Amino acid sequence: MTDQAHMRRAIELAARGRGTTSPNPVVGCVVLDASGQVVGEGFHAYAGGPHAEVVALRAAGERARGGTAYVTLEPCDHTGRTGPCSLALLEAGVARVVVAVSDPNPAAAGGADRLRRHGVAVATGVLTGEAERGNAEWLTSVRLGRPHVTWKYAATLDGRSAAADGTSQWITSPESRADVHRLRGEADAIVAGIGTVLADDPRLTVRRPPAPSAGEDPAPPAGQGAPAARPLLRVVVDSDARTPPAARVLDGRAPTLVAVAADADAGALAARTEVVRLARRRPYGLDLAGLLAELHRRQIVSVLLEGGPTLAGSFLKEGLIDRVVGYLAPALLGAGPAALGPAGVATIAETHRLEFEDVTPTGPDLRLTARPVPL
Ligand code: AOF
Ligand code: ZN
Repeated sequence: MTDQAHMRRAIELAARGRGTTSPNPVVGCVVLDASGQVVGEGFHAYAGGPHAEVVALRAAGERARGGTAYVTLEPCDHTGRTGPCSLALLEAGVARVVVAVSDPNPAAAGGADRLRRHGVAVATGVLTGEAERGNAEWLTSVRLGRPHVTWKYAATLDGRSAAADGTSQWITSPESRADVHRLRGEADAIVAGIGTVLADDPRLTVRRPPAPSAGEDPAPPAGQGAPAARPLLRVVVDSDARTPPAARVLDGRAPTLVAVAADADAGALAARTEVVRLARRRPYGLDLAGLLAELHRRQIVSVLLEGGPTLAGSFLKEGLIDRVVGYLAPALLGAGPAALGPAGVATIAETHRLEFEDVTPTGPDLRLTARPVPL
């Protein structure tokens, strides 16, 4: 098998950590012996747990000597919550290390250099694009200093999220709605605007999927070191502090943060939940980059933006949307509000251009995933 085939397997393994490694990256590793046989596989399962390389090396044991390790992220060179993977690879006697993405985290980077200095052959740049997409949330967080933002919407084939009278329930299928719970389960925070809270009174909670389990699953059984999944943080963008005290987002089932304007009268709200104050901005009303900075300080790596159209348009206008997931139902309305509100586009030359990354049926609907075209 080729370097690329082994790296593709390492990327698959990494993906098993999706939703449980935050605020750490997802990482996968495949170890071959000197003859090219796969002798160890591993992935990073939860923050603070063993790194992917260590899991794979443990499985390989002595057979790693003279062999090759494929890692989706450059091996770390630091002692954080665990020891440096660069040293673990050296001690195991691995002769060659193949890396997909260099580590942008200055505290941990340097593994590739250390391995080279000790005579290990290091190849980089193998399936870099694929591995970057698999780790987009964490890479965005480290490189940009703000969470990765996925805007999710559901609409009819003609792009409407409600009928003319405002009714909007069940535009998409049960399969699509279940898939939204999976998306929520992968996020650290859900953000919604006050319009959505007033119109739909959503809970914004998630039933988290069970932790991954596979033959070589490094996640210990519950109670043996793996921390419980972090609760999803619910965030309401509510400039004028209009969230009703009886709103379901304030039901106490998960932490809720309400972002209000610096001058808003939020005394009653602050007695019920945590409130952050942000500068007023046009057109949406609040400093959204400031909101993301606040979430970054709280180690929120990925945000799911759900409703409504006005808030989503403002995020897009500010260049703060990294991924769009649209659920399109085979239905037509012909009238009613659009899925997306004004996003700073007046003329066709200003169109926000995206590229499709994936199209998958969810029951009778289609789930379309797209990302902004890199500048
Ligand atoms: C992981 N899992 O498999 C690899 C990581 O918090 P620590 O001490 O576990 O260190 C986290 C850093 O280690 C992380 O930001 C990344 O730079 C590097 N590699 N991290 O969580 C892994 N290989
Ligand atoms: Zn490491």
